Amino acid sequence: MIRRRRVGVLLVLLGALAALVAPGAFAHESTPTGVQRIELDLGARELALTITAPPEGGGRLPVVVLPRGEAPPGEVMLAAVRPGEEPANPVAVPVAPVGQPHEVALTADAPGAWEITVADGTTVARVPVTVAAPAPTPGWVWAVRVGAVLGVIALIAALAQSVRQRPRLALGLGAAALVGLTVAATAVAMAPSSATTTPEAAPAPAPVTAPPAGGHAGHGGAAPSAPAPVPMTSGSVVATASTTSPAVPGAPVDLELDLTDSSTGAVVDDLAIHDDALIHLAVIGPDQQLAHVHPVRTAPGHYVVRLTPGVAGRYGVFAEMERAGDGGHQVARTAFEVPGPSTVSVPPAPGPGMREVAGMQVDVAVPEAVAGRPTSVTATFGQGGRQVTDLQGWLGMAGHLLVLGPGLGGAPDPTDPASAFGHVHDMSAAGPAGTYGPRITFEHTFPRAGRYQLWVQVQRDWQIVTVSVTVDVAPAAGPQP
Ligand SMILES: [Cu+2]
Repeated sequence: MIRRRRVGVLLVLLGALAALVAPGAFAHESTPTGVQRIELDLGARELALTITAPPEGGGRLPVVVLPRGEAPPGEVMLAAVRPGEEPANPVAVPVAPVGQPHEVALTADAPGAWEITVADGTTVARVPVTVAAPAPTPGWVWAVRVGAVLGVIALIAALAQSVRQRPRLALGLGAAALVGLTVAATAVAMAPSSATTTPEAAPAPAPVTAPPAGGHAGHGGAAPSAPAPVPMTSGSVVATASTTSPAVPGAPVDLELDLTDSSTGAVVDDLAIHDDALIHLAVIGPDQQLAHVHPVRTAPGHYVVRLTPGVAGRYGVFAEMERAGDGGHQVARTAFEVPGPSTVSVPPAPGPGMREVAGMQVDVAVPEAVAGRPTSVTATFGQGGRQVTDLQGWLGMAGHLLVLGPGLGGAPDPTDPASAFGHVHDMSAAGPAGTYGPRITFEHTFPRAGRYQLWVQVQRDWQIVTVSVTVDVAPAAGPQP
């Protein structure tokens, strides 16, 4: 009878011990795998890379290259190198036809900073990747293990029949068991609660970890409604845009972006991938044409993207990015010039209603656009009397809405800092086939009354379809300043 009770007590204690030790063991063994997508507009090509982070300590670095847009045939060369190094033994990857993914396995065989280079013969894009160092077993894990083992041994010994007959020894062993188990329990209690997600244990394919979940809806928001020529808040990024050669209307030209920190003047090279890109760049011309592109990083703080400006004049540039750490989402505004006589006098894009875009009939509805109030913008896509339901997600979203507000002159002006800029997403879930449509909906609050230029963007057949809309926003009811 007594023996059975003793065994029962022993089992309960062992169970409690197992429960104590288990979390520590699992915490150390968990090694989440990071998979990250990044869009690259490299020369004339649009590529989507899917990068799987190598294991802790380094190893195989698989990369899937998916050509989009109107990719010219040919190949790009991929390699994994230390920062700034020239790619040695690059792997050739075909980049046609569009929609056809190709996987290559690169190797990053040691911890630390790496770059995936993607070269098209003219430009070498460098995507930063960090290989995590193997996480050392934390001291508290050792405390749990040693304390628990000693405690169990002492406990079993204390309960043994032969020892029971020597009360002093039993008492001593019992005390040792108590000490061992207390050490283990204390170590577990004092262990970092985030043990399963310590930065060292989570290899990140990019310089920083994944973007914060749920931070997509309506980012960008509105620019300050008061004119602010140069936003100089601490830690903000200053972008400078220039073309590698004088831009000519109708001809492709490379736009270069240099990023510096407004407070230190230092080169900014800590951008995190957010919404599948390091920088989401909106370039808006005097003809109100939008290019939403993803420049490639070619050197620290230096980015390049190819554009074909349609007309001469001054172009507004909006660079959306997130800095690592608590830098947050920010939009740096700049501009560049396409020399030549400015002969543009474009009529504004049509207002809400039906229009034909890329072979589709698009019905845009913006009911009751009032300043300061959430407004829904809906685009419904059809073709030949049928609903279009094969829209592809782009940058992880069903659709994008870019918004440019009125400048001081009353019309949307991409080079006027008074023009609010916004970038909104349709976050709806995909249909059963993984596609979207026919309805793409956004919620946006127009900061003030006036004329806005909107661009709704979706992807179909690997091509981006842009629907331009002019919206007049009414003043809010009540006295206006
Ligand atoms: Cu983008």
